[in-house]
This record gives sequence, structure tokens and C-alpha cells, in this order.
Amino acid sequence: MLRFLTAGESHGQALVTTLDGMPAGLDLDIDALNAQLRRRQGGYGRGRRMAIESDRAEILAGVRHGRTTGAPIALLIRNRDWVNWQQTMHVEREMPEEASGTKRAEVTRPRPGHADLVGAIKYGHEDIRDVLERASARETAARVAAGSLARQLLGRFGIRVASHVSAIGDVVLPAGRTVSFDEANAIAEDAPLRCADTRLQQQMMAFIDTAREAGDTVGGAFEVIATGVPPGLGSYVQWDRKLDGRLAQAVMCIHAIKAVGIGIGPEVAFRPGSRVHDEILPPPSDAHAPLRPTNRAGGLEGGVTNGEDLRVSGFMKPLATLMKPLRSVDLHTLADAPAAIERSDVCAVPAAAVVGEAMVAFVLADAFLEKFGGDSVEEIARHYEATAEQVRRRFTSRTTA
Ligand code: EPS
Repeated sequence: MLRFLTAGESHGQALVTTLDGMPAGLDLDIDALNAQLRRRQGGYGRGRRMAIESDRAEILAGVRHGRTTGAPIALLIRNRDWVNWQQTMHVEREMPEEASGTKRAEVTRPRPGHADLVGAIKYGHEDIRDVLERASARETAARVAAGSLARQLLGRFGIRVASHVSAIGDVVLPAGRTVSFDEANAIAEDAPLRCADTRLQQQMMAFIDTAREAGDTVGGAFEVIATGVPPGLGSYVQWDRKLDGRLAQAVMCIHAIKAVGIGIGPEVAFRPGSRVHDEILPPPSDAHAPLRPTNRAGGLEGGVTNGEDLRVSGFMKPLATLMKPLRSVDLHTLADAPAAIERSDVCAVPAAAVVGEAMVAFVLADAFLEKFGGDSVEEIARHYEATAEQVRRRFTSRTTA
């Protein structure tokens, strides 16, 4: 229903994305879109590239007078670094005379853990640059642009999305420390690692400094929380309609993410059922839904949202570009050689959290349209209100009976 594709190389001219399936009649806030792009650029541990870029989206299609028309929305984000890369990244067969920047040597020594080796084998590239330019996490800027529009659609119906960083390397929020939506949402945008615990954040920064000095990289974990999510998104009736599966795919496909958790995540395997499942209590007099005293399920039961806050965690491996490189092989000579060193970040977990928000917002918006669908926001609002009223009535009648 809702879908997007991206294109663009890390040091090419621009990133582009087409978001298809957005309903007509949504008032867009372009500043809010660009604020999301800015958020993704931040975080302690980023490299020099982020000082060059200042991401802004240009809307090329699908919006008129500030409102969506129902047509596909085309977005473009220019790479400012392009001026330094034209001699290496030009599209034309011959290098244009006016091409700026310097011509870089071919990349021949794959970095373990990156797409370098498999990409070179799969697509038959001699210069690994043909792989790494597209495998780069730069692409996530386009995802955040698309996701931020999905987020604006959700916002129209009171659904909000936030995130926080819960671990950097082995500096981890204590077990049982639940960060509420409001707490995550209140984290200052200039917080270096967007961690809800400022003391722990200092330790996380020190962990990154140590890795940087050692020529190493670090990973970590983040949690995305969505609040105001109505019950009934997704379904248990078919494997590809289960929302937990769809969310897992959307978060797992963010660069360097190696595991995804819903609610308490992998912890479910180590506890008895009585400390995993969330009890169901009668609706309080001022509410129109049964009370759930805990939310270990992370807002999903049977692959369907249950009205509680949605909680999705992503676990990120350390970045594959090490300044003190691992052993590798030169693909041209097949001799031992240290892996290539490319300019890179030491840690990008806070950025991944923002990308996680975008991907979760996209999946939620898609599921929302599936359930309450319509061609215009007005039509969707009618379906949404009718369903909300039906649920309200169901629990009101039982409470007063
Ligand atoms: C990345 C390497 C670095 C990061 C980049 C992801 O880029 P560069 O080689 O140009 O320094 O900065 O992230 C971004 C450009 C971005 O916008 O997030 C990589 O190899 O994945």
C-alpha cells in the first residue's frame, strides 16, 4: 500500500526517494521533515563527513501548495560532498573537463563485515568503490526523508514516535530500566548520544573515545517507542501480515543492525511465562480498554497492535571501517593485505536510532492505511473515528453492565 524506493551513491550527486501511496490532503511541514534529517546527522562518534553535509530535502512531486495530492512524492537530498568527488564519481563515460575534486585510486582490499567482498563477487566489480558507494549508510538519509512523511501522516491521528540509545558497546542501561515515551521524547536534540541517563551517557562517550584512540569502532542498541497506536494494526491470520515480522524486517535492514527485539525482546527466552506475559485487568472507569499493568510484549500480541506503546529495539554491530584495519586480501593480487581504510564514523548508533524511528513510522503508516485506508486524509479519518467509536462502545457497555 505504502512503499518507497531509494537511489543514490554516498558521494554521488544526490539521494532520491519516491514515496508511493500517501493519501491526498495531508498538510506537510517541510521544516519538520528537515529537522528529522538534521537529527540523523548528529551523535557523538560521527566522522568528518557530517561537517560537510547539511541535509535538506527538496520535494519534486506529489505536493501542491503544501498538501499531498495523492500522487507519488519524489524527494531529493543533494550531497554537498559531491564537489569533492566528481572526478571519482562522474556519471559520463569520460571525465567531464569541469569535474572537481580529486581522482581516488581503486579500492581493492575489502573490509571484513562490509558489503565490499560479497558485492565485488556478486556484481563482478573490480573497483570496490562500485559496491561501497551504494552499500554506505548515507542511503539512510533518504529513508528518514520518506519516513518523516509517514510520521506526519501518523501524527495527524495522534501517533507519535521517539527513540533513545540504550547501549554503546558494553555500557548498557540497567536491566529493568524502562524509558517511557515522554522520557525518550524529552531527550534534548543536542544530547551527544541521545541516552535517557546522562551519567551513563558520559561513560558511553568515554567508551567511544577509547575505541577511537585504538583505531577501533563500536556498536550499541537503541529502542524506538511509538505511542497513541490504535489496537488492531497488523494481523495474526497470515505470516506476512504479522506486524512484528514486518517491523523486524524494516529495522533489521538498517545498515549494521544484527538483531531486533520487540518489547523485552530476547529476554523472553530466559524467563517463565508469568514474568513475560502482561495480565489483562478490567477497564478503569475513565478508560475504554482493559488495563494492562505491564507492557513486556511491546504493544504487540499475535502480530497485532494492542493499544499499548509499541517498543522495537535494534542492535547494531561496530562499523566495518577500522582505522587499525583487520587482515584482508587484495582482490587484484590475492595477496595478504590490511583492509582498506575509508573515512568513516567510530559510532553511529544515535543516527541508527533516528533511522529506526523512520522505518517504524513507515511500517506503522502502511499498517494504518491497510486498516483505515482511503484515498484522502478525510476519508481515512472517517474510518478511523468509526472504528474508535466501536471499540469505545464495546468496553463502555461492559463497564456499565
Ligand atoms: C559511511 C561512511 C562515512 C559516513 C557515512 C556512512 O561516509 P564518508 O566515507 O563519506 O566519510 O559518514 O554516513 C553518511 C555519509 C551519512 O550521511 O550518514 C559508510 O561507509 O557506511
